Amino acid sequence: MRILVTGGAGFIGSALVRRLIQHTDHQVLVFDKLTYAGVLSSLELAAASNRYSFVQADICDAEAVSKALSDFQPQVIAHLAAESHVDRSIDGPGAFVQTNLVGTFVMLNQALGYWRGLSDADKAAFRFHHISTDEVFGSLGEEGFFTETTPYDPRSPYSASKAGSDHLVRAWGHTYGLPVLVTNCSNNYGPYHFPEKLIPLIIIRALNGEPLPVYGDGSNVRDWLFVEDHAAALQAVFEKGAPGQTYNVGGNAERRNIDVVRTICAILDRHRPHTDGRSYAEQIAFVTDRPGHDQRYAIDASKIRAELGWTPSVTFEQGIEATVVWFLENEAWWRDILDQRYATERLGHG
Ligand code: NAD
Ligand code: TDX
Repeated sequence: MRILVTGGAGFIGSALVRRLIQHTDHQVLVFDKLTYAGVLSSLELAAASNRYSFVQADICDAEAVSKALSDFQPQVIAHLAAESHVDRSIDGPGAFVQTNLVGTFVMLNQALGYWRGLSDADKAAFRFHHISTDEVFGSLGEEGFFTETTPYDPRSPYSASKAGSDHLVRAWGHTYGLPVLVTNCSNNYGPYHFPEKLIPLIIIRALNGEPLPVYGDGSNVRDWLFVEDHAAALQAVFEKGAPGQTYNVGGNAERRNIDVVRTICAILDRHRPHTDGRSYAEQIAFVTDRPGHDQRYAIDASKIRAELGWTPSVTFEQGIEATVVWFLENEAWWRDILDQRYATERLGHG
């Protein structure tokens, strides 16, 4: 198949592209603006293949999207391009409305025009797969899980823009018959994670001997999904999912933030012990909470397991160990980002 991946130079997009190039015969076109979050070195393992190509362009640019579609003739659009960081959405929501809402509208409109020109068989086989987040469902208390039918209740500029984009995608499916798929997943982590997010930020700041900022009292809970398991889920959905359907994807690995940070510290204590015997946990610093901080997310992933046979392949303990080791072994990848793009300073004060 020919698969156009928007946001393919990002954290999850690049994991999907590496998987498709390394483990399938599919052809892949990455369509990416290369914002601060687009990192071409994350695609080195795929870029050598003659089944891989790349276009640098903005999803808000209708002409560029239209040209990519008519040149590449995709059977699948995997739409991951987005502004993705909650803290940045607090400081500057405009880019989130532009890329996540307007950009998704442009993608849908161009995809519809392209789809209408296909043969009946190609029309039936085509999929527009929109990758979204569990944050659209709001915040949970101590109990319960998000299912595919949980009402939307987004609470940050980021999650509101993603919720709006999900509604646009479903409207294009319902009104125009475009074969759409939506996935809503929990917090991803793993190799090539951009250093603004909690897990890479903690690993990197720990190694740099800096304070490890935990927002509020560290009791907020996230449900962690290893990014390579997520890439496998995305492939299962666009290959086998029924058009019009939504699938929740989660790692079945709820952890309090403070426990995640302590786990990372313990792994570093084993792999890169401080020479004076101190634990990395001594660097933990509780800081002012994120404005509007959602308390808990947790995904019920039983639908994708029952209907498509997907389950996570690693536990959180296995995935976090592999992730810390990856950051230890790939310092050049994140040092470049620290030098040129983002040096792990606090974002999202409101
Ligand atoms: P990321 O920030 O790492 O990457 C985003 C990519 O999109 C970058 O390569 C960037 O250059 C590109 N991009 C941004 N604006 C663009 C534009 N206007 N035109 C073209 N390209 C543009 O994001 P990620 O963490 O890989 O997330 C991918 C998708 O998954 C997003 O839609 C996000 O909302 C969703 N998601 C992420 C998580 C997570 O834990 N990271 C969880 C749930 C859902
Ligand atoms: O320095 C920090 N200290 C801290 O305590 C940072 C950066 C975060 N946190 C907390 C806030 C959250 O409770 O850690 C948790 C995780 O924070 P992020 O890594 O910023 O992720 P989150 O806000 O949960 O959103 C992520 O998961 C859902 C992704 O960034 C989104 O794109 C995705 O939709």
